[in-house]
Amino acid sequence: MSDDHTATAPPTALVTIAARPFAFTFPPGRAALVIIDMQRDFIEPGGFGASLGNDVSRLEAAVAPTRALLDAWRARGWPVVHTRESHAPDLSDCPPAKRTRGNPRLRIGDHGPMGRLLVRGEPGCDIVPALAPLPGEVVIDKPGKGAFHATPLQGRLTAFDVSHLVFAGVTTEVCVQTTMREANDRGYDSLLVEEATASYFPHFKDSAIEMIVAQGGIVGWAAPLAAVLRALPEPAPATAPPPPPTNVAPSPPGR
Ligand code: C5J
Repeated sequence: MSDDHTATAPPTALVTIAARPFAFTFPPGRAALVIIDMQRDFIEPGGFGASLGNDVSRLEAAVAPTRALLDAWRARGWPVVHTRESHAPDLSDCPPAKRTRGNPRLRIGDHGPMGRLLVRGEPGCDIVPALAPLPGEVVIDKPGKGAFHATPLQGRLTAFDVSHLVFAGVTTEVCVQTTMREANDRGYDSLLVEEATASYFPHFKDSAIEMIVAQGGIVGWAAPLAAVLRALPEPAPATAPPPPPTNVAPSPPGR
């Protein structure tokens, strides 16, 4: 056995995901999973998405693949960020242009079956139960479509020391793509997981993915869920709890 305690640890292999337009690589633990706006208000009937006239059932398909990613990140202890598109109850962070645009059935802040639309603390603003954040996971409330705008996201990512972002969430062409573009301008390499994102307009999802990967990955990368899961290293085995103390009967005195 060597007594040389100065030997350096072997370099950790990069995670390499078969992606478009080419392989997406990152050092293990240095990619945060960013889950965009998987809220009841977008995914369930009676929320904000439905108030705009959308068929919300289209978004449900992204929930199970996102859960598979979430389980994979949690099992490895890698950073997870959830976002919610949401506003203060007095709507002071909701620009009038955002609230008054168009002719929806209900507007942001109006009362619907799941409470006030896109207002923090209301049931509809919650993340769907299958993807509910665990204590310790970062939750970013964002008043805009991009998750960096008017939020502490940049600081939280810096604290995690991540260089890469893996994206899931809804909707592909609105909040997901906007946030990937913001991340790109801030120097992050970003990958979108294809089954873990959805749009009310399937052709917009397809187009958004094409826009992201075009021109040599002008915004980032895209990959199927299976390619991501296949590329991840085995999670570290859970450390065994210490054995319970054994009750040894004391020896009788004098022996
Ligand atoms: C939209 C979002 N579509 N999370 N928000 O208004 O994409």
